[in-house]
Parts: sequence; C-alpha cells; structure tokens
Amino acid sequence: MLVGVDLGLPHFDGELEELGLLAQTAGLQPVARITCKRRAPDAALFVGSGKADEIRMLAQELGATEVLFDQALSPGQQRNLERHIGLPVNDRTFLILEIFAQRARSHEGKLQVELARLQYLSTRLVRRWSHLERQRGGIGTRGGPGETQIELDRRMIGESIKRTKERLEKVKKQRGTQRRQRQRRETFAISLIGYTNAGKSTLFNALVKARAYAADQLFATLDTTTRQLYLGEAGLSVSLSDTVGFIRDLPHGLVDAFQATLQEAIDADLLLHVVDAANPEFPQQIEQVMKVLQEIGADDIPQLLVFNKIDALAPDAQPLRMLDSYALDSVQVPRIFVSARKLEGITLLRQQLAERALQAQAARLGGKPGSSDDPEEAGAGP
Ligand SMILES: Nc1nc2c(ncn2[C@@H]2O[C@H](COP(=O)(O)OP(=O)(O)OP(=O)(O)O)[C@@H](O)[C@H]2O)c(=O)[nH]1
Ligand SMILES: [Mg+2]
Repeated sequence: MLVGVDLGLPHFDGELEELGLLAQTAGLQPVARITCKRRAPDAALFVGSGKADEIRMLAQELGATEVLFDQALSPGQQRNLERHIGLPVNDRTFLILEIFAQRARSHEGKLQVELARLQYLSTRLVRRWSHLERQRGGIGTRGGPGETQIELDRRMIGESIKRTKERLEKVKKQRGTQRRQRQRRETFAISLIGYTNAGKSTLFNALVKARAYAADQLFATLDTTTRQLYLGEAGLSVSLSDTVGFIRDLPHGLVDAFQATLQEAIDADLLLHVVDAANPEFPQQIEQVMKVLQEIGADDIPQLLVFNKIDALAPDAQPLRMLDSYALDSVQVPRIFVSARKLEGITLLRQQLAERALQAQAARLGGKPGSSDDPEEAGAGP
C-alpha cells in the first residue's frame, strides 16, 4: 500500500506514480494509494492517528503485506507506524536501497550498496529487536539484556561498515589505475546521463547497436557500460558510456557510496543529458539531475540535451525544429529531439557528436606545433 503525504512541497507526486514504479521495480505490487495533506509531519506517526487507522483498515481489507511511504520516515516514526498498523512500514529511501541491492552486479557496485545499507540500518537497528525493547520496558530499568544485545549488534554493524569501506578502498585503487590508462588513449569521451527511465540505455543501444539492459523500471542500469562508437561522419571513434540514472531525494548514503562511480562515469568531455520529454515532470527531473551534477562537481562539463521519446508526444506537442536550444540554469544549451525507440533523430545526433569530437580533436592538435596552423592549408582557399 502506497502512502503519500502532501506537506506543500513543490515536488509532491499526487498520483504516487514514481513510488509505484519503484515498488514494482523492487518486485512489489501496489494494491492501493492513499494521499493526505498535512502542514507538518506528526512527530510520532508522521500522519495523524486517524489516518493511521484508515491505513490499517484498508490494508487489512485489501490484504496488503507492506506499507510504503513516499516521504522519509524517522526511525521512531517507522517503528510507531509498524506497531500501529501491524505491518512492515518502509519509506522511499529503503525502497531505493533495496533496488540498488537487487541490481548491483559489479564487485564495486555491490560493496557500495552494502555500505549504504549498513549505514541506513545502523540508525534503525532498534526496530528489528522490538521484542527486546518490550522486555526492557517490562523490567523498567535501563541497560537490561535487550540493550546489551542492541549495543552488540551496533558494534557488529560498525565493524562491517569499517570492513566494507576498506574493501571498497582497495577496489577503487585498482580502478584508478585503469582510469589513468584510459586517459592516455586520448579518445573523446561521451557519457549518457539523466533521470532514471529517461531512455539512456535505449539511446545507448541505438547508437552503438549494443544490447544494454533497458526496461520500464527505475534504475535498470547500475553499472557503467562503455563502448567505442565509430562516427563515420568524422572518421573517428569516441567512447560512449551508459550510466546509472538519477532520482530526486537519492538516499544520502547512496550518493556518498556511488560518488566515485558517478564521478568516473561522467569523467567525460561531453554529457549527453537525456530527458524524457513525454513525462510532464521533465523540468523537475532536469533540475534534479543538475543538482546531482553540482554535488559531484560535474556541472562544468559541456552538455548536449537530448529530448527523448518524441514518438510519445501528442501531435500538437511535436517540436517545431529538431535542433534548438534550451535554458539550463539560465545558460542556453543545445537541444536535440529524438526517439531512441523509433530511431528518429539518431543521424542528426551522430552529426552533432561528430562535430564536437572533431572540434575537440582540432583543439588538441592546435596545441601542438605544425599541425593545424599549416601555412599551405591556410593559403589554399580562394
Ligand atoms: N515511447 C518511447 N519509449 C522509450 C523511448 N526510449 C526509451 N523508451 C522506454 O523507456 C523505458 C526506459 O528506458 P531505458 O533505456 O531503460 O531508460 P534508462 O534511462 O536507461 O533508465 P535507467 O537505467 O533505469 O536509469 C523503457 O521502457 C524504454 O522502452 C522512446 O524513444 N520512446
Ligand atoms: Mg539504463
């Protein structure tokens, strides 16, 4: 059962569409959606106790097995809600962590997710041991057997966190060497970035004819895939990377854990910022992507906006020109319209990429004496 609480914030999703998609991606089937309005969250239950009763009754009636909140719950609120409703209660953060855990494939990805989960869990330990808590309450003194157990588990988690961090450090060092090798190759590097489900993997496949996993799920891609893309138009090859999608309110532990991966993924000469033009929320999604880019210090990399899914736009919403510009943080950025699925606009996109790769090459060669400032070439024109 999905629950959303409208606290008057701009990105409130009244249909709980994204939460529903997240739930489905995690393998759950939404049976009902409940939303309500509040000026501020209730300290104990997040919603009022009347609303909590309503959730409990509807959940019983429909046979729901879990309640998911679109907003982040404090460990205390989560615990109280579980007691009140009698079902597991989780929030968006937990759901995203679950999906990342299910999806992670590479050794490093698994370690990163593990770290983020351990950190999330360490603040919420108590609720898994609620029977011990009751026991402690019954005795009426602090420091009973329950508390000792919790402390023990905390310490174990603390040690796991330390171990995972160490292993992660080791993997990162290895990857650092790989990256230096790549930088020496001097190929023009392009990364596909964008909000989750925008169509990055579909576009990646359309461009390199690879078969990256694309699905109507959130976070279909977690690990970065890189391929060579030959641009006949320019007579050169560039590297193209498909990366993990961004989402609003990405859990903090995850941002930290994935920072290295994200930074490496977007360690590019050009970012192809893919946007789901058919999603009415696209301006907010662009904003979220820009925010993450800023957080990881990548907002100065040149961008080319790719407005995807034009096949899904109504006839009266079709673009007038396939290439124009769009104001990103009040800077005009070139924008191109495509349909990765119907392979529309791909040729134009390739031309754009070729142009940029050639410009970069000219700039690089221009730095070296005697190559592009060739006097014969300069005098050859009419
Ligand atoms: N109608 C339409 N659907 C598209 C287009 N491109 C992609 N899709 C669909 O959008 C969904 C998401 O596509 P993906 O390529 O997996 O998106 P992604 O950005 O890689 O998503 P994550 O890896 O989850 O971040 C899939 O169901 C695609 O079939 C398009 O041009 N038109
Ligand atoms: Mg993908």
